Amino acid sequence: MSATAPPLSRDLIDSLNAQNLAALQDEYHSLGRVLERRGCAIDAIKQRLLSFSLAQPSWGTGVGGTRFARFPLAGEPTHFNEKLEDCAVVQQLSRITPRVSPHFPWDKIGDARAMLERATSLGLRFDAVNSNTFQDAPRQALSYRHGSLAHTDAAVRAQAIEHNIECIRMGEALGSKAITVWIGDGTNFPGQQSLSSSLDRYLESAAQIYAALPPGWSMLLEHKLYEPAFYSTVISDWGSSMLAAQQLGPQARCLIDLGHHAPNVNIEQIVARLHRFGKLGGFHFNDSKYGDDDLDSGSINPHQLFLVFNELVEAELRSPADFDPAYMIDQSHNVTDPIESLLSSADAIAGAYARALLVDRAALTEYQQGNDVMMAFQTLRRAYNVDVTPIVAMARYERGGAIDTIAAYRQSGWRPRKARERRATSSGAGIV
Ligand code: RM4
Ligand code: MN
Ligand code: MN
Repeated sequence: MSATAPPLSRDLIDSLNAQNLAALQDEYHSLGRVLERRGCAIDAIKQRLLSFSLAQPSWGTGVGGTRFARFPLAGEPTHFNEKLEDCAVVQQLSRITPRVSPHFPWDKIGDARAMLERATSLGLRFDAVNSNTFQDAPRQALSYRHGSLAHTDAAVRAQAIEHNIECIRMGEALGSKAITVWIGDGTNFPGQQSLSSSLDRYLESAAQIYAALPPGWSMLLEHKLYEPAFYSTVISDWGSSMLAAQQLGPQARCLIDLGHHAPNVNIEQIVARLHRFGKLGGFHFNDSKYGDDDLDSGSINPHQLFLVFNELVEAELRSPADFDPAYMIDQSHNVTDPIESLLSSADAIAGAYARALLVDRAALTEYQQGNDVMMAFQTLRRAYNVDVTPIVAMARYERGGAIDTIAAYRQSGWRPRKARERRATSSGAGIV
């Protein structure tokens, strides 16, 4: 196996960091004094960030689109190996995104060994594998037009189950430990299908995939309210997802994609519920204003992201032994350079975590216990109001990343270089 060779010049990152370090240290120490007065050690928060990591979606490196159009970006990846290269750039600068989540068959480039070697040579590992039965693959025998795991035809269900099992086998070879199953199954018209029978069929199919899980693996069930189905969706919400996960067994858990809920749903409460019943499997981070918008994490509702992490910090304190959610970014970058969006999102997520760690838990519990509503709220607000940029940047710097990731990325000239090297992509409608 070849030696690890990250894509960007180390000297460039080092020289830019040298320019930014004095200011960062000054800001870090100044924030340290503020937090010390509150009885909180900044180094302890930074330490927690040093062991925090996120997965990147291979599909997030390409420019997305809407059902109307896709506007290609010169130099965007055209092949799995190029997607990996871009993930390696994100990882080299952010140092918080060391794993890539592949999507099959999109990322199928032959044998898993070649994929693994390529990733290892770039300093990356693999996270959960994702199956895809929400569209028809080229040369596929039967169509998913009317569903996959919940299809009325047993032969279509068998094909979808087979594909999921093949994903698990690929994942084993790649060193993954989980399969994420999101299906588009559902209906557009009342009466189109039996709401009960379609769930039964899903449960039966899911059980066959579950039976193929290697020991130590998780099956992450991802719910989504609507789209592509607009009247009913088989696994539409956390309730359906949790009932399915409970029926399947201990290796099945629920995955929360932040964009997959009705507007204004209290997602942080869902986090608490799922954890309470041992079914909190993981997250797809993104942000939204209207639906499954897949916007950059923290760009629309950073407060919600903070409240989600507030529940996560509390969940870990309650039961540290069985706390192990999988964190991943799942976004569609339509009008930005995807590398910049991934860098900015990784930063926003780490920042939300840092803020949640700043919450004075003892005081919060006391105020909650005494029904001091205003002070309980102020305890959260106080942590949320802290600008944690210096902690996040210092942790990144200590891990070998860039202090200012987007500036370093722009200075590296990566995209213009790739625009010369990579072939052009088309403007066909992208993934919604
Ligand atoms: C879905 C869902 C899945 C992702 C696909 C591409 O809306 O979020 O996680 O695999 O999009
Ligand atoms: Mn998702
Ligand atoms: Mn989605």
